Amino acid sequence: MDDTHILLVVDIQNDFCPGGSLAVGGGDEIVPLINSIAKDFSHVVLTQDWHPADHSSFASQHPGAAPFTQFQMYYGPQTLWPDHCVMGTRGAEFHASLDVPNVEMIIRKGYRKAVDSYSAFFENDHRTPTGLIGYLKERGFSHLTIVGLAFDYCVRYSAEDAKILGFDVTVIERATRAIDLGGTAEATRQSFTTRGIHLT
Ligand code: VGL
Ligand code: ZN
Repeated sequence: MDDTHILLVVDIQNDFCPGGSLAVGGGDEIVPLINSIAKDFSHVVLTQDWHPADHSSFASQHPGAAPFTQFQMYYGPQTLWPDHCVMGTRGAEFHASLDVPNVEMIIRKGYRKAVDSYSAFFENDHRTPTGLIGYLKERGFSHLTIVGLAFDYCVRYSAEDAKILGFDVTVIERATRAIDLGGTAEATRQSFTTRGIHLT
């Protein structure tokens, strides 16, 4: 791919793979495919979910609250998760088989205790930027291909923000896996179709 195309590899971390604390079914199966897709790109950005141990998206921080339920945060409803991707832990490390050359930047997200971050562009308040927009625009990238975990959370919100920001966006579905809480995978496919995000 040329210098207008960049690959965004979302959250290929141990905690999202089988054996991890927020394991996505088959999360590790996509790693060889991502490795091979990445060989076609001269430019790659990785994201890394990176939470303090007392992060507000963890059910453990809300007495009586169970993981996978909704909680009202100051910025709106937020799904509560099992503790995962705590900064500096093994669970937050990239999967050992991830073998991607040409990584220019790693965007860490979710490191502010009070706000979660699914999108690689904005935190879940939809206002606090990660800096990725400036990076991509300044470097002249116009086409973004997205792979990784999870299809219906971090991949979804990254793709939607990228499209709103004017990028041409492609998600390679077979190089993703979904958490699928109550139909979120199908809702993601429909949203992509409606918004003109290419799903291959
Ligand atoms: C993710 C839930 C919580 C993701 C991150 O990478 O999709 N999902 N944190
Ligand atoms: Zn997270």
